[in-house]
Amino acid sequence: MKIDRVELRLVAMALKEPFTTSFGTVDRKEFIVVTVYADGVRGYGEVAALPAPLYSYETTGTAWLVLEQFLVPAVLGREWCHPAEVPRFWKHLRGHAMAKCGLEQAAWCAWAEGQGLSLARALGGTRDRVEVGVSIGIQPTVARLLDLIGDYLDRGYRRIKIKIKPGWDVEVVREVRRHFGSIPLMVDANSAYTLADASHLERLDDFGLMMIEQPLEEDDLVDHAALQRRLRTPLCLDESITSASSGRKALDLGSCRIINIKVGRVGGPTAARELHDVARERGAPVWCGGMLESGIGRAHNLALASLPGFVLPGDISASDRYWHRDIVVPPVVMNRDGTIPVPDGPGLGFAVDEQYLESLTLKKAVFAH
Ligand code: OSB
Ligand code: MG
Repeated sequence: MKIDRVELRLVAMALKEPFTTSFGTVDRKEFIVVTVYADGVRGYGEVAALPAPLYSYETTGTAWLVLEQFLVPAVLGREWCHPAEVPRFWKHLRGHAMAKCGLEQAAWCAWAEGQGLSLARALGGTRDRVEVGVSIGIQPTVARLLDLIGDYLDRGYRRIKIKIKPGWDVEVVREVRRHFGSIPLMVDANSAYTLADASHLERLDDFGLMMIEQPLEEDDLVDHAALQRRLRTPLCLDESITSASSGRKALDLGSCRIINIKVGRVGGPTAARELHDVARERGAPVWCGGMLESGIGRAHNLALASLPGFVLPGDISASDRYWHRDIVVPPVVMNRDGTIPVPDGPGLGFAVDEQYLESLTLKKAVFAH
């Protein structure tokens, strides 16, 4: 297969509600849609980076630059047989995982489409539906958080994740448990604590949480291991796991017992699959994380989450949890039982509403071989 045209689009979509974590608030998702044309078929990918370097150092701006100057030139006009070969074209380029991921996803999508395979089948997925949860941002009041949780539980979501930070943690979790009893519940701190907070975090052990996600800094595998030794609750790492190799090290060090796999954070579907395999060999559960993706990134996440090691509900909520109108048709819809069907049509498995996408496009660049 040979990619002879790449289109980049910077797209902005307003979230239904602002999303607040310990690192800040996102009220409008800005992202890059990558479209590739290869052997007469089209493939789509999504760069998950946020406009500001809050979650990771990447931004939509850095991703655009790296795609335009390095990644697109590295792949345009090159011959390949299978999309897992595509990351080799930029093996010598450091970092910028989310930028790489958008382009590699588009290559997978085009290849699957060309083979008449769904993305899930192309990746080796084994499930026809995946269990999903919802990630709820920090709210202005506990009452508002309880309302939201009640609403998402009524819709059928299989687990609730709440964002925490110092001052919005133990007492909030206590209230949630008091109102909703033993629902599947977890928390995500997005690196808001240090090891000096260990005795405070130990108090979370009283609530039977499924896991505590990323309490400490991104580069703190050693401190996470020290913290995990003090807690009964499993730690799950998100930001810290940037490759299959860092996942192996984290599990072997005891820095976590569970891994959140975000395809963008690890640099694309090939690396995400490797990380899945490393965790599976070690008996560690994984689940699919989210970056408030549009339907394009969400379709890729559904395919990834259909792999056998994804045994916990993912942060892959329905389109209507984020958007008034999604760019895929039909939108991503959740069944009443808290599962989302994995599309089985060729390629992405959803149609992209090209006209609507065009109307949301702030900037566009075309590269042809
Ligand atoms: O830490 O998992 C995170 C969103 C943006 C950046 C980081 C995170 C998140 C989420 C939302 O938790 C997950 C989703 O519903 O897409
Ligand atoms: Mg997280």
